[in-house]
Amino acid sequence: MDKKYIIKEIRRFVAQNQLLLPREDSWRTPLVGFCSSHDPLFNELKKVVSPTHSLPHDLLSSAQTVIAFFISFGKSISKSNKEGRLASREWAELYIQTNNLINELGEHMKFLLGAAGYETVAPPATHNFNKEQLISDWSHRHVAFIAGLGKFGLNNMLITKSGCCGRIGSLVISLDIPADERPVEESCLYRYDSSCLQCVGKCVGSALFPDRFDRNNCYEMCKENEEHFKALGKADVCGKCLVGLPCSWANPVDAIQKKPNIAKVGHRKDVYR
Ligand code: B12
Ligand code: SF4
Ligand code: SF4
Repeated sequence: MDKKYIIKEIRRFVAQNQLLLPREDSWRTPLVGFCSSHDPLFNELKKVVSPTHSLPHDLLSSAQTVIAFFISFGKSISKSNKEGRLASREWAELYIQTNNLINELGEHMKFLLGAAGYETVAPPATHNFNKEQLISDWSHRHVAFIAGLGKFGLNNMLITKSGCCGRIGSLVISLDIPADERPVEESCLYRYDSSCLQCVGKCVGSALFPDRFDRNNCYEMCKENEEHFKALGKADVCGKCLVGLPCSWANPVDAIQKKPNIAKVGHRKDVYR
């Protein structure tokens, strides 16, 4: 079992589950990234996220590798969420479906790797956070950053090659797989050249500003949608600051640079901040 096999299997699982949904374009091809569970950046998460943030070895003592994957949403789903104060029904439904998909994919990979003699821990897609602090002890997007899937946007999202409209999952496994390289260049236009700021203008919950993010206000907005869509299940969503933007479906900095932006891990001292 190697990197190629794992990427293929994750993509196959998502494509197969896509067939079970009424909409043909719910999910695009997932991106998959790998990093060593011994990567020193994991220790930094105790400072950047929270002192109680887990290390891969806290989740799995035999950990060797962490896999992160980004399941991007189809364009019609993102478009459906552009208008209005409340989230679209499509956005709310796909949130629930994607959380289920991430959890099922975790179980599937656990089974496959287990059959080959390896251990896997698959943290849930979400709702593994402290309801007071609104912080999780396993932040998928920071893990995905370490695994080279993208860089953070002003809207807080991890902006990948396929943009930021989508959801992230991660797995800790005992199989040793070579790490991927991390991008060096920013992927948010504001962080690249102080332009854009479009996500700030989209916020419907008085939560996102050029210089700060009010996670409590954001959660209030998500809970308003949860109440509105309660017949669907738990849909504490919003996502207005993700849609109709230059970073929704692609890395906009890549698009303007039109040149490869990959360098060796550790090439820049400030790669983490
Ligand atoms: C708690 C939580 C929330 C809370 C608080 C969110 C927040 N930003 O604080 C609430 C309920 C409000 C929320 C809202 C949303 N969430 Co939420 N949420 C989570 C959860 C469970 C944990 C996040 C966490 O603990 N973060 C820790 C805090 C401290 O960090 P942070 O919020 O990520 O913010 C950091 C970055 O901005 C970072 N940063 C900024 N610039 C840079 C630069 C560098 C170099 C680095 C290292 C860091 C960095 O610094 C901040 C502090 O570290 C994760 C699932 C998980 N377990 O990972 C999903 C998750 C983050 N949410 C997600 C989404 C999509 C949303 C919503 C759009 C709702 C929706 N689905 O419609 C909104 C977006 C709000 C926003 N603009 O940030 C996705 C993000 C996908 C992506 N592309 O990044 C996640 C990863 C769920 C998933 N499985 O995909 N969420
Ligand atoms: S909308 Fe613009 S400023 Fe906001 S995250 Fe995307 S690229 Fe950055
Ligand atoms: S998810 Fe909604 S409330 Fe939260 S920052 Fe984005 S637009 Fe604002």
